[in-house]
Amino acid sequence: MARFHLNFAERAMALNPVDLFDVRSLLTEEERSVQDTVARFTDERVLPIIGDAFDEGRFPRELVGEIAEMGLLGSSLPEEYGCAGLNSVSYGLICQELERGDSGIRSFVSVQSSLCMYPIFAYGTEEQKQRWLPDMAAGKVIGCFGLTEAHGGSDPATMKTHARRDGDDWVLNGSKMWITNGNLADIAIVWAQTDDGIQGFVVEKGMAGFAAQEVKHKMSLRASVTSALFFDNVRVPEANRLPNVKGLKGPLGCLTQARYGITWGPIGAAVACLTEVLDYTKERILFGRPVAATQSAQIKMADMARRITNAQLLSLQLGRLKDAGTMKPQQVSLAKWNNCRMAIDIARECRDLLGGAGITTEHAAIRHALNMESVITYEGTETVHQLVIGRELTGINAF
Ligand code: TGC
Ligand code: FAD
Repeated sequence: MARFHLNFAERAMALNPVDLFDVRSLLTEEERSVQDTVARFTDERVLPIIGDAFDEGRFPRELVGEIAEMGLLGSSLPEEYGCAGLNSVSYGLICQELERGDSGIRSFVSVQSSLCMYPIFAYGTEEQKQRWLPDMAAGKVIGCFGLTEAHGGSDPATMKTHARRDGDDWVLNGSKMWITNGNLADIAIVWAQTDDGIQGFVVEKGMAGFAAQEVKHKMSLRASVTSALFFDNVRVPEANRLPNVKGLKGPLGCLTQARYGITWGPIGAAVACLTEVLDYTKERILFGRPVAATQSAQIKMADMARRITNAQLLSLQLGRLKDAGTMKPQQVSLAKWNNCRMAIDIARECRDLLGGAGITTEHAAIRHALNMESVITYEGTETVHQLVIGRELTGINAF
């Protein structure tokens, strides 16, 4: 007779199926505590509502207060600005556990933390930091980040949005596309061409000539707000210009922070999918045995576990390099490419193992698969990151 299950003694030696190399043992006590706190939040507050929110195309804004209370907004920034002062590995674990719930929730935190609070912290004056960071950490002020334009997001150096100095103000004209949090945001970090190169401005909701329009009909990141931003002679005071950076390295420096977090997030999405199919395939009986007892299903799931393990070790080492101050943007590119590819492939394969049941949001796989279509595209497409690595290897710029 077929032997479907190992006996008890053999199971006692079993590994954690979504942490085969006990990567968690490489974390400090504080990092584990951060992971546990966010994991509990995802289990108790995100998972019960996220399928419906995705169906409805609704960002669950009611979670923002709790996210802020846990210290997840700008978590790596110093306590003097109301932030948690955590290390980069902890930030990564926050992204991983949130994306185990949904990429939309992780996106909200990435944008607020890495793309809005970080540039104010890194490129702003002390006055600007005091003015915005504590309220952003508390979730009272929500930010968005406007870099991409409709004519070609991969090549932001060609942006058309521009700002012209006029007395004590700057006059901003142009538009941005695909902006996460756009319609939610109280402030937008907007990158514009000036006579002195690309510069960043904090544009406030309500400034005359500034408008946001939500993108509808999305099949991906449905539990996240995505918008177009329009600037029609918006007068932005000099006090809202971020003075400490000029040139494309300003926005690209923010992307390095956000992409770092994004290397961790897809691990969470893949873990959610694998966990789900491990349970499902043990229960699903076909041809007289559980699907999990077939060689092809086992090979698929073993391969998922292999790829998740690789990604976990890659992101953890990246985080250790970041905390040591030696992380290079090219290393972030390789990990963003690898981990997004890993998660989108796993989510699609899990959807397949669920059969017809896999096409509804009753199960998580299709939601994660659809979300990953955005995650593999934003913050630099897979091709962009491959070309960054190609350039690193060959010394030849193929963009
Ligand atoms: P290049 O002209 O050579 O460099 C310009 C300057 O920037 C520096 N630099 C970086 N600095 C920090 N981090 C990086 N990753 C950097 N990459 C370059 C560089 O050293 C140089 O500095 P300097 O002092 O010499 O002036 O530019 P490049 O050839 O390296 O860039 C080309 C390319 C294609 C890699 C770049 O344009 C790119 O990354 N394109 C993709 C654009 C992108 O990712 N957009 C994302 C928009 S935001 C978003 O998607 C948010 S989604 C968030 C969510 O919901 O979670
Ligand atoms: P394009 O740049 O037009 O690329 C089209 C195709 O060409 C891609 O397959 C690309 O890989 C390929 N390609 C590009 N260059 C080359 C090359 N040299 N050789 C070969 N192929 C190439 N942007 C923001 O600024 N802020 C945000 O908050 C934000 N949030 C987003 C949220 C969502 C849900 C999405 C989908 C996007 C978001 N973006 C945001 C925009 C995102 O960063 C861009 O979509 C992304 O950078 C790609 O730009 P694009 O869409 O214009 O595609």
